[in-house]
Amino acid sequence: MWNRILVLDGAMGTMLQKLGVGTVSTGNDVVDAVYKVHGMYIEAGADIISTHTFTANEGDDIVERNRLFAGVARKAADECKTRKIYVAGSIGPTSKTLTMSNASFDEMQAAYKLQIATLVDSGVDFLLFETFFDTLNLKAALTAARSVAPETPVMVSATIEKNGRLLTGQTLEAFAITVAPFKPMSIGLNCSFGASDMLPHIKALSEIAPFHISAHPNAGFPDEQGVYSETPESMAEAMKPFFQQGLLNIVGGCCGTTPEHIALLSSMAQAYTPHKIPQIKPATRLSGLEPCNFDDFVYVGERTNVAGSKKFARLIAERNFDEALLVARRQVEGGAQVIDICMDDAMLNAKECMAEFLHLAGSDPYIAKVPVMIDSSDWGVIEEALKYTQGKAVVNSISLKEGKDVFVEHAKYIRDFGAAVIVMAFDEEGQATSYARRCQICERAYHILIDEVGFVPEDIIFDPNVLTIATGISEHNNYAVDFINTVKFIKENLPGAKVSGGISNLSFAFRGNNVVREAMHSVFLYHAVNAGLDMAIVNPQMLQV
Ligand code: THG
Repeated sequence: MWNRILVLDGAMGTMLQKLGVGTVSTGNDVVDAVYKVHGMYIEAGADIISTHTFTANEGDDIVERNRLFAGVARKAADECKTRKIYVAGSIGPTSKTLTMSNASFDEMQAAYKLQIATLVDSGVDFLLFETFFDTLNLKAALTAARSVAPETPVMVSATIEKNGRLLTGQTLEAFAITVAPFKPMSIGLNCSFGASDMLPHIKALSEIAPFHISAHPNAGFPDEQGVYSETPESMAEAMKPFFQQGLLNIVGGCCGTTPEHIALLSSMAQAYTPHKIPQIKPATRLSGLEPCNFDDFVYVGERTNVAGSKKFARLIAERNFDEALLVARRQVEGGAQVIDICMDDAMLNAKECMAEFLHLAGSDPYIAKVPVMIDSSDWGVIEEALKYTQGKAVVNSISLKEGKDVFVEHAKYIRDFGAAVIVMAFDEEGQATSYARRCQICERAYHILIDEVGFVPEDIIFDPNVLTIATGISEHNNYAVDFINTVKFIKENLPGAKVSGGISNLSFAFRGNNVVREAMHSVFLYHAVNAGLDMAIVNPQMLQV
């Protein structure tokens, strides 16, 4: 299938207008016209036709519309006897944006589940998530697909602004990092500002994303009469470099394109070789609006934690979110590449506070550029928080404390959400304090996550417990050295996994004496980083390098 460039169809709306029918009804005239347009695109050379269901994920006739138009496309595809025609169930972003408005993730996900289940039940071959401009909406759709149609291949296509970012401000690289755990069949761009503007972005995507690449741009811009600026010939000319540079596995058209546009693209698709998926070394990657690639040691800001900062706790208790957001912004300014957010406090509704804070932080471009570390020991809070993260987040944390079954269940949920995870060295017997138990628990968790949950090692981050030293209790004397040796063990024996720690725990015995605490943290970090520590939860403003 992938030894040549596949051709996706062009616009449905433009063609329906030409045939004199509206785009929203399900009447017989519309059904006949949609069927006719599918036939025209197949005749023009399309290998994949997309169902007329782009907006069929809102309202109370979701099942009816998806069943009807998936059936129409299936029929048109199956009537072609000369070659195999695939049907892609077209799924749009809806009229809402989860990141920038107060829409509900659960409601959106439920609508997507209904749409996807109906499309798949009605015989589509793939799902085509197109024109997405908010990756949180896309996550609602991708998690829905995972739960109701895990076997159906997914094509993911975003639309970008002139600055090369999604409307929410997310860069394409961050977008690709967020989507990668869902293992789409293809990733690409559609709509946007036409072919020429799309070229550098498709090129960039083709170099960083280990998936097939798709592009189906608009036929330029519509004028006042709604006539698009690109003729079939000029669009074909604008698409030529995509083919010449070997960037494409799937090509088609979006708004304003017609069977004539697709016919020209189809003849070019036959003349050029498809994009070869790049070999990309597995690596730990997180994202907010921007990527976090773990090229260097990663600092995680600790101050947005009600249990770790009296000030932050007070601001949240007073519901002073504006100033609480300043604490987050200051962390990023101070060098935090990820921010740890914790609302665990018996006096707070942690779930609500987490949701509210993440929602506000998610639309503050200065904070939202970095990935979120969701810090809670309450599973309900973690589940809720994941619904507010546009990028690829990391859950802090899970452990074997409540036994293997709960551990596996939680890990699966996190995996299905496309997040990374911190695993604490805890088991049924409690917290690991000795070197031997720290190693043994991490090793056991590693094998469960990889063999039974299907985690990739790069999405596993171990935290072998930074414990408080110099407390006066002699059993505590070796805690720091044991941590450092465990880091070494993990790096040597659990390939791909990363190691993290909460550094400020080390010096709790010296609360109030920041000079001593800073010195302890610096010495500890020096040795831990040499042993292979990859990241740490710290107060970035209080670090002596
Ligand atoms: N591992 C993982 N997650 C963690 C920890 C860990 N999350 C929480 C904690 N440990 C890391 N975060 C902090 C945050 C603050 C402090 C310590 C650890 C701290 N706070 C000052 C104090 O208590 O003295 C606060 C002073 C103030 O109120 O301003 O030291 O280990 N995975």
